[in-house]
Amino acid sequence: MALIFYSKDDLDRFELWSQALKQELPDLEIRPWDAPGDLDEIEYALLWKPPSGILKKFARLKAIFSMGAGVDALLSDPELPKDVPVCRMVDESLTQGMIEYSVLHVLRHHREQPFLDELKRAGTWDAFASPLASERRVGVMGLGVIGGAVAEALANLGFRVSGWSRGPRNISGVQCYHGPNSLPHFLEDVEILVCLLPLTEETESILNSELFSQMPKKSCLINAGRGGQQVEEDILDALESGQLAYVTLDVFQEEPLPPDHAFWKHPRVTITPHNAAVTAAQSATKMVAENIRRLASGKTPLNEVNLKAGY
Ligand code: NDP
Ligand code: OXD
Repeated sequence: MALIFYSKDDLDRFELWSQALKQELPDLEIRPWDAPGDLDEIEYALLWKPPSGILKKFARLKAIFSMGAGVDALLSDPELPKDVPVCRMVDESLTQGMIEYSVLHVLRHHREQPFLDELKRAGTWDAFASPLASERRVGVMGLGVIGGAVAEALANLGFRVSGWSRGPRNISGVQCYHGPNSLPHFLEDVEILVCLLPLTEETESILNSELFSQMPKKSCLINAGRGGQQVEEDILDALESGQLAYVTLDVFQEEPLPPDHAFWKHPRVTITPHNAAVTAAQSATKMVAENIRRLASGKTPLNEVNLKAGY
């Protein structure tokens, strides 16, 4: 029983993941990408952002495990082995990390901290009263494992929270909308929009001028979903026109963000380097191990991706 590991991300160290997996499954052989051994012995693949075509050489794969919650890079592979279950990552490190990131940046926009920073740079003392959370509408796009937990955390802080998903959801304290027809109603009073959607055919370029124009003027955007969801020219235009007041982005169409990109120097754009949440090997390997055990005993794995829906 062998598992092949692939990640070019410095944050995903092979030693860390293999040690953690070994604790769970001592009999599992964990092989790094550059030393796969006999390819027919590889039954499992654990990957992050693999280039297209790299999995087709493993003829006996039983499951493909994503190290991240988002599987867009994996599913964009036209040669992804067929009839092999793909499982996305669901782990407390990702959920808690995304709650912390979203709460931090929602509060920052809610309390107009970027504007206060501008005042400080200008040496200006200008006291103003901020509304309370109960007077602020926050909208969360995507109400899955992460978006649902974020919406709940924001509601617990007292915000007026709405959420939008593909199918119906019911979350305490959150006004839930679903489907494309309800998008305008969801957006109409959202002052701070948090995007936590997966990247699929339906969500690609969804954060565009038309969507921004359905929100109140001077609203704020936080995107920690995927860069492919945002039309970056439209974000710059909306900042210029005042439709958007401030923007916080963790994800970009091209990553790392190119050095000459206008976002770097824009005074009303906060950039984080796609580290809103990082999968922790120690906890995340528990789900991978559980799935290997389940597959070995003929059960369906947890958190299997719906290949048709793309997430
Ligand atoms: P889930 O699959 O649990 O949830 C996805 C949510 O998006 C669901 O509520 C789903 O609706 C909704 N959704 C999907 N397609 C549409 C659509 N067309 N219209 C409306 N709603 C839609 O995913 P997670 O919550 O675990 O993760 C979400 C994403 O967050 C990941 O795919 C990844 O891109 C991103 N992420 C980013 C990180 C970072 O560091 N920046 C870290 C971790 C994740 P429904 O409930 O009806 O299925
Ligand atoms: C993820 C991510 O999808 O870190 O998990 O982006």
